[in-house]
Amino acid sequence: MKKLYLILTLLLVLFVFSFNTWAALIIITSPTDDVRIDKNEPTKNWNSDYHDSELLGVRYSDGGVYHSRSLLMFDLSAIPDAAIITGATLHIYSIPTSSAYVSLNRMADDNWAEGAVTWNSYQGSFSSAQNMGGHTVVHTNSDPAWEEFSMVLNNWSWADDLSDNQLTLMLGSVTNDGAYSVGTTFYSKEWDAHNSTNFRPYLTVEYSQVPVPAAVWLFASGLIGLVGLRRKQTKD
Ligand SMILES: [Ca+2]
Ligand SMILES: [Ca+2]
Repeated sequence: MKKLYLILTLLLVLFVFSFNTWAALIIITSPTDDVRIDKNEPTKNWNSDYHDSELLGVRYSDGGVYHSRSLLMFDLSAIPDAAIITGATLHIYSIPTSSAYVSLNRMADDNWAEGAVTWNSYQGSFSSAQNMGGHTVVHTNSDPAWEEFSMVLNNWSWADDLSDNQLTLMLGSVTNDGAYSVGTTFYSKEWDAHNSTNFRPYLTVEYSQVPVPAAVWLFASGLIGLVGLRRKQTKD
């Protein structure tokens, strides 16, 4: 019987190790949609103009509330629906700006497209923003660089996004978190398309996969088989 327990323990260890090896890192290379929206021009779609579409950004007014914000949509279909997200970072290239704290929000509403959305058409969804943390952008005119926004995972309803395969992020706070008239600018995916340089925003996601029923059944049937074999050996 001792041998059986040993084998069972070994199998369990192997199972746990195989579970750990399912952890994966994925790079989602580009948003499917990205666009700025601006309260000062609430009916303008900023993706429709060739040059306006190249830049994303945030800008404060009215005592620290961002009146210019940016939406980014990522396709998460490469990540299994049952995955557990263990890390996620938005990488976005910052260009000449003053230093500013920029909030990152996860939005429940994916029902927008870069070629049509405006401040007015999306403002009804601002109240559903989940704050995912933020980052102080410090780079100056002479020092453009990649900025990394590490997401606060507790605030991410990722099961919803893995099921609908669309993650909408919004740069820019829906509350007051900065100084008056400060802002910053980022390259959009159109900058990359127009200028042939690799500055397009991207997302990195680390995840592990929960055991799928098939694997559990395989494991269970293996155990049953072993017990059967053990009994047979005992009889023999
Ligand atoms: Ca765009
Ligand atoms: Ca979603």
